[in-house]
Amino acid sequence: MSEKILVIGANGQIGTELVTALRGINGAENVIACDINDPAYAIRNSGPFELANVLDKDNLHHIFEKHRPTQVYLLAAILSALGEQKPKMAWDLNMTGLLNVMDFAVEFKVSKVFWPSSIAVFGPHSPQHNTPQYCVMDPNTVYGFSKLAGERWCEYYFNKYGVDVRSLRYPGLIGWRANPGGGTTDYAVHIFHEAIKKGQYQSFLSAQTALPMMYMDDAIRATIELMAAPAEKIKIRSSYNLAGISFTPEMLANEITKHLPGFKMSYAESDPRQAIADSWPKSIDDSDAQRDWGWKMEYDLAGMTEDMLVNLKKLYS
Ligand code: AKB
Repeated sequence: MSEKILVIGANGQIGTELVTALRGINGAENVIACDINDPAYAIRNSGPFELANVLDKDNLHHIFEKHRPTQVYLLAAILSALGEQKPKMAWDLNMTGLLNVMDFAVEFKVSKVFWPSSIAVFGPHSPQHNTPQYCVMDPNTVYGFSKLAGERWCEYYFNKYGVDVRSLRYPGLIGWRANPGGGTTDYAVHIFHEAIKKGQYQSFLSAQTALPMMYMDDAIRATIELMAAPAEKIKIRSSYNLAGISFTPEMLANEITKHLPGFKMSYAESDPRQAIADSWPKSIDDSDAQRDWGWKMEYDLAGMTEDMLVNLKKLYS
């Protein structure tokens, strides 16, 4: 039987790339993109699309009834920086959206659900280097504690209702096909666009702020590999650590300068996102993902930088 895949939050940074990848694997007609906003041209013209707000339970129910998805990817969320400006809205979307989808996963016997978590589940008292899968977790952003609570709900629905839910704690994601919105790690995407367009960039994070990041190609492959793994290999039903590449704004600027020698980087005096970044890990231990379902990252800082610049130069030329 072929899969019917519903991707909710399809217009976002991850959704744009995931829908394209899933349509390539499963056939465009079997991947239904769904978002609260009208889709970008590429998504609308390559397969089915439904307009829906994940908080509108009646309409969402109608979409589940109409398409009877075998797999659901729930990507709709408010990220860390925007979440601090709209805390109640972030909690509502990130939590109620998840519970709505989980309830329909049970009702419609969806065979697999993917839900993204984040390195934001860690907090100032978590170990900062090589942060393990299990440790003290005291996130202090609404986004972070909504993701931590969501992880507990995922494990709960697996244990109580048998929902085959799978999740990754994504690091900051860097890709050229779609822009991020409202995150603390967004600088690592904006820098590439500004480097090409203007030859300079002002980072809102300080030069030495190390954070775990990942190239989008690796993140999409991790997601697809996790979802394809046999259920018995998935030992963690909350969310898997995913390490990526750890680097600072200064390290990224130096790497970009190797390709664009005149590139100038400066740093903002102060920015509310700095405190969020300072509360997150500098590097992550993802040995559980490696052991359980064979995860292996491909892109390092040099490989990611080169690929970003090659593709963005084409886009802007
Ligand atoms: C953010 O910066 O909020 C996100 C994340 C790390 O989850 N990119």
